[in-house]
Amino acid sequence: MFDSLSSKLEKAFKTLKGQGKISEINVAETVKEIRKALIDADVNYKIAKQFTDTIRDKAIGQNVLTSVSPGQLMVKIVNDELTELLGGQTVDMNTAGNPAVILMAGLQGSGKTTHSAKLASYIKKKGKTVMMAACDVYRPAAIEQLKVLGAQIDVPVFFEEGNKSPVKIAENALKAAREQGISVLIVDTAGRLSIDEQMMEEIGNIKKALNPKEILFVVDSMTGQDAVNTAKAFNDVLDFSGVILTKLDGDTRGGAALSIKSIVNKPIKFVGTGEKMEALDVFHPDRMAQRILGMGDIVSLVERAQGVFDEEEANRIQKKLLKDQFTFQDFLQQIQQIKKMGNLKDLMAMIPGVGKAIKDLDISDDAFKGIEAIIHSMTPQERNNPDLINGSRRKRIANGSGTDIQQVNQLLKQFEEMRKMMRTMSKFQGTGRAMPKLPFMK
Ligand SMILES: Nc1nc2c(ncn2[C@@H]2O[C@H](COP(=O)(O)OP(=O)(O)OP(=O)(O)O)[C@@H](O)[C@H]2O)c(=O)[nH]1
Ligand SMILES: [Mg+2]
Repeated sequence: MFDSLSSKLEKAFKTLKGQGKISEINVAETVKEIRKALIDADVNYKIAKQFTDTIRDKAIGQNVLTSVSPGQLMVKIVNDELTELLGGQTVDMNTAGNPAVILMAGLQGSGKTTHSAKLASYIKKKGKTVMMAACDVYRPAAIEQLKVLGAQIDVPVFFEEGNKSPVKIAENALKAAREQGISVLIVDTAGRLSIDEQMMEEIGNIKKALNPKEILFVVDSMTGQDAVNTAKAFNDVLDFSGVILTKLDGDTRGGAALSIKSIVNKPIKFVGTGEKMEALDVFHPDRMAQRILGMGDIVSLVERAQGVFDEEEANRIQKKLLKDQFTFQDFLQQIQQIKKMGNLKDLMAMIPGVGKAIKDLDISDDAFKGIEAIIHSMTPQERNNPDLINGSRRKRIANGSGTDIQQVNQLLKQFEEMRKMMRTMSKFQGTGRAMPKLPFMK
């Protein structure tokens, strides 16, 4: 995410590294680099200029501070200003109402339908009842798409197959949701290739009919500055309450994320980072700024883990580990939960310092494939008692999983080492003695 922007900013700070103090000359140089980085990221020129002017003034104004190095001071100033540029505060979604209505709007293919479902799943996890309404009557498969997603996350979908009026469908959905005591109704609407009057009128009418508390403008972050023009047009008609920035998992430069708040003065509330239902994050300007500056985002990583792992399961696993009863079956379940957290490279990039290091590495989600195949080829008895797995069984497992015997041996060895380590740890638990040297410590 924003890799190129991150590395260009890092380069800009380098100008100041090793400098004893901030001067107008070295600040000017750094600021020029920052401005270039932003423009390369497809940030509007005016916004980039205003941003860097502020940075320059602050840097020179804070010259008196001698306790930190110029490089660190600059990173701090840029971090603060980036946070502001991204919106400053985290803004919550409004789900009050009877039911609360969330209207999704945006261009074709921006991710409205996918994010209707992600949002539904997110709200459902918070313990509220949700319904989705299929108001895209134009694209032939649109209703079916929402129904499939609804089934996947177990959320009801309101639709009227023959009805060609999105406004009527929306009204009927609201009625149905109210009758059924649903707390949140998410209304998925049709997109167009570009802004057109008829479309704007239609979505405007849906707004009038439903009076939604939350209107979310869904925008593909790959579109950069163009996204901002679209946002403006939608905002003029809808006065929307927030933005969902989608496809941040792609090769986005960051322009849309960094420009939107300045142009429409509406907060980004969520970001989409993949096609899976779990790939939705609440947007926190401060954390995003830190991420852009290569400081990682460990808080979001933990939150993602909390969303996927349930506590009971974690306790069960921990007990099993300590009692030396951890099996390949448990291992398989753990892998499956990690995979639910999202794209592996994205996850690793959230760890401070790791993003930069793995930037050019090809880390695919297939990383677990071999391991999973091997475990799948084991019988239930073997999974529960790896000691059973002798030479001939290893051969069978290798054949069955399309791997070779070395890979099977390696996995068994790693698994055994992990168990050994756990045994040692549990022995020392509560004895007050220092931890012994573990096998992987050199
Ligand atoms: N990688 C990635 N793909 C996404 C994301 N959000 C949506 N997509 C994909 O983008 C495509 C379009 O998404 P939709 O949700 O159908 O978009 P839409 O705005 O409803 O499209 P229309 O209804 O045709 O206007 C689908 O293939 C989605 O799987 C995301 O955050 N990351
Ligand atoms: Mg759609």
